[in-house]
Amino acid sequence: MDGKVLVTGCAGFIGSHLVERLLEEDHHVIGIDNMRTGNHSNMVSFSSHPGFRFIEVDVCDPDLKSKLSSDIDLVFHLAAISSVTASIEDPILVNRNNVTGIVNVLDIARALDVSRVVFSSSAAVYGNPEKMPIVEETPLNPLSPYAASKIAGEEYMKAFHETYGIETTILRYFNVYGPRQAYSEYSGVISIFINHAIRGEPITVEGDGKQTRSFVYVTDMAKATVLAGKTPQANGEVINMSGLDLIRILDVANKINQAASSKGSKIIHVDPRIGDVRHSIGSMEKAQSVLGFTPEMPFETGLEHTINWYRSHMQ
Ligand code: UD2
Repeated sequence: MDGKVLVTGCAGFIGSHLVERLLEEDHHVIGIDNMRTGNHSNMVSFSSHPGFRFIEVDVCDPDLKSKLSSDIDLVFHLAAISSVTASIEDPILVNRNNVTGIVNVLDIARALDVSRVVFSSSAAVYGNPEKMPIVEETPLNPLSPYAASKIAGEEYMKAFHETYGIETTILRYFNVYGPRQAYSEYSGVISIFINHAIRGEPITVEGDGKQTRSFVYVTDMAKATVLAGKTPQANGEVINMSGLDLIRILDVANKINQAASSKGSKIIHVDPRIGDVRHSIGSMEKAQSVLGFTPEMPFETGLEHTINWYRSHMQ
């Protein structure tokens, strides 16, 4: 990587950790974000770093190319609306951000002669397969407009790889957690549970709580994403980014209640989420063989870091 690195969605949860990692490795980074869900506070640790330049702009902006410098060597495309619920409420908006956005970014990559684009896709593309752990060859099955938008993005990556010879790598993120994950009704279960536990509010488990997920800590994810940009054998590949263990949501609620709540929150059950995936864990064999990557952060330690972070950042 000789030229600069572009990170779209640099003020977001995963994007900001990725920028930190790239700067630690002495890369020059241009970060763009439309600040719709991104936050300036996520960029505090690097916003004045000499190797970093921030441009507030939307990935769909028709003038995006002229706002970037021409010596970009590598693109990490993370900017997206990353919520299944938001996509069900407003599929047109999600299509614009997630599909028009990636076509615009790929077209700029082509025009600027970028050598590789790494796209952050999602395990949502698999739908609800029966066989666990999910391997990358599993047929895709979009169960939400969000999943459809990520599949469309993946198809555009393949089309630009075939048509223009751009190197491409697709990462399918499973359930990511850690500091800076936004807290709202649209955010991940760990962020919601921790915020409720710290406030002493009830922790709401949707359904029986026996559904499972494999959680992966955000700095592990940033490390793997950088490797995807640098590893020659990752060109043209689709690679899962999952945690290594399946954990029941009810167990997550209990762990967080013990670790984060001073008085102990009530754990209450509400109706299951419509279309909820029952179990979700990705095979990490390909990540290991292609990238030499295995997640390192133990879940309990990652939870502790995350709880401490929310404690010190809550108003
Ligand atoms: C995550 C991603 C989604 C997509 C998908 C891929 C988030 C927010 N969503 O969806 O973008 O990549 O993975 O598979 O990261 N739950 C509760 N109580 C709550 C909130 C959630 O019980 O207050 C349950 C929920 O019903 C589900 C589980 O926790 O069974 C995980 O929910 P999630 O929204 O964190 O993540 P998921 O896997 O639906």
